[in-house]
Amino acid sequence: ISKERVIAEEERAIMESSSAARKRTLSLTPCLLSFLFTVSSHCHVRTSSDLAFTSPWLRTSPSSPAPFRASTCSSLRTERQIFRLQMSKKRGKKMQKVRIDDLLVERGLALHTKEAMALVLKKLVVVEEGKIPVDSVSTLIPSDANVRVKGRHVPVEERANMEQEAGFVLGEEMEGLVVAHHGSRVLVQVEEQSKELLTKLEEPAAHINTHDVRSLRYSCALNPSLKEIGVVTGDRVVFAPALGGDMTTSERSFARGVVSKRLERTTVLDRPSKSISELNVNDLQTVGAEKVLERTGSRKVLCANLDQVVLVFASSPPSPLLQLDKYLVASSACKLSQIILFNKCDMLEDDDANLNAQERNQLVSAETLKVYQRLGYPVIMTSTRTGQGLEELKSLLHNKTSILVGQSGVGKSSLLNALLPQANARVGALSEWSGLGAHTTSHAELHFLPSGGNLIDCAGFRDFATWHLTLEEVQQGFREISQAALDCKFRDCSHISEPAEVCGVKRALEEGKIETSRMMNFRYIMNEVTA
Ligand SMILES: Nc1nc2c(ncn2[C@@H]2O[C@H](COP(=O)(O)OP(=O)(O)OP(=O)(O)O)[C@@H](O)[C@H]2O)c(=O)[nH]1
Ligand SMILES: [Mg+2]
Ligand SMILES: [Zn+2]
Repeated sequence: ISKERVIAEEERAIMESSSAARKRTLSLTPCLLSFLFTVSSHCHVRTSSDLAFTSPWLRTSPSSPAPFRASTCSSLRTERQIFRLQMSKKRGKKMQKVRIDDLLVERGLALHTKEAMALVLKKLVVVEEGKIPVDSVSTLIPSDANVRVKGRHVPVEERANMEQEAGFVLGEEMEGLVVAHHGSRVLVQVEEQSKELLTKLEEPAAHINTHDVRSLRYSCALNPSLKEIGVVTGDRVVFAPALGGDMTTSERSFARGVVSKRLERTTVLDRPSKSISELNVNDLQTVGAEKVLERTGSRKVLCANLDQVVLVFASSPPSPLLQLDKYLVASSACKLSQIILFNKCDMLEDDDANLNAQERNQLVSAETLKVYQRLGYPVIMTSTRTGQGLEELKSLLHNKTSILVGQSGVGKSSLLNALLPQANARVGALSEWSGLGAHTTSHAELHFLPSGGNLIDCAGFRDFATWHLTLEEVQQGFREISQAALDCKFRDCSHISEPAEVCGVKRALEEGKIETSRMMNFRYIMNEVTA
């Protein structure tokens, strides 16, 4: 379809550009008229075969496989245009100014002069970020000026490729947020488009259901160039929705589109693509080398552009404090701030009858979390059953992008539903036999909160890998230990073999400034890193 469209477009442009050239010559001074008329009557359009001229963009582009496309732009250039371009080049450095319409075609920002003219008239062309005003198609601008078209981020040729691959015609490009990713497809939502619905969601009487919320999403394929670099939940992207937005057929209720570009990420939550057991442990040196490799590359990105992580725990299923400390270390290495949340407060006094005091001290509980509160972490107690702590949670999430992490069954999806009932996330009961969660949620999904802010609910995982981090990163993750380490005599102090006289950490431990459980977990994680 798109090939035919391009060819039809091409034919129309050829007709129009030659008639436009004639019209323009007629308005010129009579003394030039006879000479120019001769030129314009010869001003036929060259075919691609007799053209030696190709735009620099086409020459350098590695991704223009189909020959008909490579010829599209050049065959549309009239002799008049080529003459003008050559003249402006000949005039040398002093007078390197070109017409804006020619430049748009030359750079592949418009398919032909007619399109360039339309872009200029619609005031979509920005030169030098607005420093040079573009009033008409004949505006002269420096040939090396920075030119962009509003709402268009991909050269026309690449767009044609995208259309052909997708099998439908694309509309104007826009910016959106990836709210979920499933293999090679992503769901994209546009915040501005969802604003109206979001304000309605805050009205208690509004009858808005899950379908209304989800119908604002576009199911998008990825431009081939993005398959390599990957797109994950939380990524800001540029995408083009299908023109006409027909929401029927195979994609169920979703409109379709193609993601053309991933915008820069501010932060990523990632982990090594291999677990420590997958490294070759027989050879210590290999392990060391592989660790360096993991540190510098081969990480799996879970989510992008987060501000903070909400670490979710509950009395059932219980979590060891080591898990909390690992979450803290891993998230601080990703430069994210943390909120500690203890859920299911309605069942606080229920179980733990068969645990002794020491075992209880190694589990995350309302009691043990006081240590973390003293260290300055925000700690909140919630219950999705009684509504306790939900307002406080809402205010901590306000206008931030946050992710709920925690092992399966602690109530992450229940918390999301409590804040946004229309999310209608699936919730699963704990296994009666093991007391563990049922791994109900399987994908990371981002939701716009009506009170402001984005919240990602994801699959539960018990362990956050920390073995690939550096010693500094681990120490940074323990705020009171890195504070005390400032008093160590040696910069590379291990805080193990050194005596208390030279080790600030040991002194702080003796003085009770560092909890024993924290020190134990610090040593455990350090061991894993140095092993
Ligand atoms: N008593 C009590 N139960 C809760 C609370 N919040 C959630 N639950 C229950 O805990 C169980 C697990 O809840 P989910 O929301 O599915 O847990 P999850 O963390 O999303 O689990 P995964 O998706 O498997 O990672 C369900 O049976 C919920 O009803 C709470 O505040 N109090
Ligand atoms: Mg869940
Ligand atoms: Zn020390």
